[in-house]
Amino acid sequence: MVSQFNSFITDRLLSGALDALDRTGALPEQIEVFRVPGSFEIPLVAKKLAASGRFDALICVGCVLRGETSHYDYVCSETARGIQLAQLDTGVPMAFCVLTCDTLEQAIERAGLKGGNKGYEAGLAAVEMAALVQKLSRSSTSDSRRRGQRR
Ligand code: INI
Repeated sequence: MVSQFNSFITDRLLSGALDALDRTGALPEQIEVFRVPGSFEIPLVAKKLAASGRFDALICVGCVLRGETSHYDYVCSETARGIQLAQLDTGVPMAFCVLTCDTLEQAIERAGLKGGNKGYEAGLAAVEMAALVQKLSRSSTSDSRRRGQRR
């Protein structure tokens, strides 16, 4: 899902993530994009989407820019904490693509077309984690079948 706050940046991160999914063989019909108002809203929606059982992995895209007050710190820490809790609670991998930058320039550098794009990295991480979690689930299912046969 994608935060609409700082959409100038988050749209670029989304493009990077979609590019990574395309290059790793994901089909367009396997991908859905959900938009939330700001990064703070990502964890709740991520948890609900994961609980639906419809997704192998989620990519959480946001951009928090430091302002003059401590608001930034709360949004950053609660967003990161919420996403981590949501993936641990549900077992569905969630790639963390929430930029936390002091300046817009820093965010632009990380959402680049030519240079690095953290969305692209997050897309690859989501695919890798989806495959790993599926592999682990399959091996634990076959382990318990083997144990059942021995009894
Ligand atoms: N949300 C962001 O995603 N990035 C920001 O930089 C930001 N700032 O600076 O305030 C931000 N705030 C909104 C927040 O995520 C919630 O949407 C809002 O507090 C309503 O719950």
